Amino acid sequence: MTTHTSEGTVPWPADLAARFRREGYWDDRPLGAYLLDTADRLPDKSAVVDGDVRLSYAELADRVDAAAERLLQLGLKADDRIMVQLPNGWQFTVLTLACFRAGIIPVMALPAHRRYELSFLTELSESRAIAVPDVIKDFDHQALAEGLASTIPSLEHILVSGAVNPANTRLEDILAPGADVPGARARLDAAAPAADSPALFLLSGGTTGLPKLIVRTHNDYAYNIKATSAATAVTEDTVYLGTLPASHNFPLACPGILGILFAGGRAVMLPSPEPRKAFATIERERVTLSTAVPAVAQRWVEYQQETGSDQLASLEVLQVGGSRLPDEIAQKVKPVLGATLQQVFGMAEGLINTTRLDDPEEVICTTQGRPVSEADEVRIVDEAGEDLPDGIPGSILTRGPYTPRGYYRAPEANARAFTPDGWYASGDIVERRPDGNLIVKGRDKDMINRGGEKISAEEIESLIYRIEDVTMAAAVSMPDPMLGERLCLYITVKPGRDVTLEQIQEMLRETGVAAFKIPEHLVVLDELPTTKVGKINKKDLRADIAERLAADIQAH
Ligand code: OOB
Repeated sequence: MTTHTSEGTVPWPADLAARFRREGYWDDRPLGAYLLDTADRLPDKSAVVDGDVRLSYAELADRVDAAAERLLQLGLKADDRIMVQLPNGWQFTVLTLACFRAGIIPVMALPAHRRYELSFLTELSESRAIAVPDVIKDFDHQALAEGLASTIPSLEHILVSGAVNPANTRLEDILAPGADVPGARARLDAAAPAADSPALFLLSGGTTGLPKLIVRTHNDYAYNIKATSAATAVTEDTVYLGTLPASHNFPLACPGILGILFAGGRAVMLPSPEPRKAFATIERERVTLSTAVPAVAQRWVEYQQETGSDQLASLEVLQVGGSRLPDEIAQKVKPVLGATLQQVFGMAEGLINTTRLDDPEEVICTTQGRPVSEADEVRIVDEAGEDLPDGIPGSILTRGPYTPRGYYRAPEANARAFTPDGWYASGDIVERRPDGNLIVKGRDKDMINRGGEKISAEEIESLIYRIEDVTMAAAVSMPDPMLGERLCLYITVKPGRDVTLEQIQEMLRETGVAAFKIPEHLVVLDELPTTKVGKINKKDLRADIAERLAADIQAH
């Protein structure tokens, strides 16, 4: 069998890899080993909580190793890929760790993804298995997985959490305690994956037409977890509430669920950040740390102001990131929620910046922090690629021991997003202050950040061009008080034709596009403004929609 993963990945140069090892950034241990350390040290301590399900470290490690063995018994091998689309729950955690132990690579899909995204990702990763829930909010994930398997030859195994159809595998059977697979640990230890091999594939927020996969190795991800755990002061006493989709880098590993489990704390999983349930869970489990996108932080602040409850007494730190947190909301976090705010400006591609817990209020409330590692390199450059002085906004470039050098099997995207000497250009416009803290000022990438959910304009536009009557299409962000941005679509149509927002929405739903990517506003123009070189002028369109919205508000 050929291995496809190494073929599509871009490794760090050998001299740098040697340096990262020598200087202690890379431990050369597979991710699964960190969990076993904790389990040996604190077997009886509570590790994972999901509603009424509570797993101690010993129970977690037992299930993880048993699950790893059962995945191998199913016929999966090290280096095979498995699509993982599961809600936040103990199943996600056990399965992910089992994959790490067996060297099987989870592809971290989002719960909101639908046929369009999942089929693309399954094919690109040549996944041999997929793990899904049965039905969530009337959506039949099992039927979707069956549809994928009928058209994608690599996809042989469907693992379903909940009510499983006879032809599929019950996920809970795979994840059961391991009395029937004695000796699993020793066998898995003997066949442990190499620490510089791929551990998981994360999804890129996406600026090009199609989503991209980011290969994270055991070494680099372990260091990502270690460095963010230090910045957030994670200890055995940390109780973490994960409500954002666990497959996203932020709640997964910054420090997230994995950081907490590697340190011996307790990870509490909840499928939604809805404040009533989240607050009750924080109170019940004495949660000390949680993670939110700005819109969720704002909802929590408002809910707390309305109810004035004392449910948050244990909450020490709230991390907020994924999109720009307005300073006004930042200022309310400590006084209203009683928790220290930690701003996090991160990316699945690597670099994580955070404010530190003991920073002055001014830093915490008005900046997005600084890199978590002294080995992170950051440059702020102008359009010609020249370094800019502090205080002048420019494009951010980064390299470091947990920032990979390229996307999976994507030479064209790599040529655009990475410089020849390995700097990743995230497309964010950032200003560096003299104290080293970064402020995110904007973006020069063609992406809409809908409350932390990333939408590639190009991806949506290419779908819109499938509509016969559409002659030009441009997806742009429009300001939104809650989410920061929403997707607004500008189009021109053939003479005498009419295309409505409802038709567009219906078409995208039928195509199986994730709901968060579906345009929420449509403007039909006779022609779209263009730049001097003839490209659609999106700056003008963003100004136009902002004006229209402001006029609307005045009219009401
Ligand atoms: C996180 O990761 P992704 O991969 O979903 O998105 C990365 C992009 C960044 O390039 C930036 O455009 C935006 O999301 N972003 C922020 C931000 N945090 C992320 N923009 C402004 N302010 C912030 N605080 O979003 C992510 C990954 C790990 C930790 C935290 C966030």
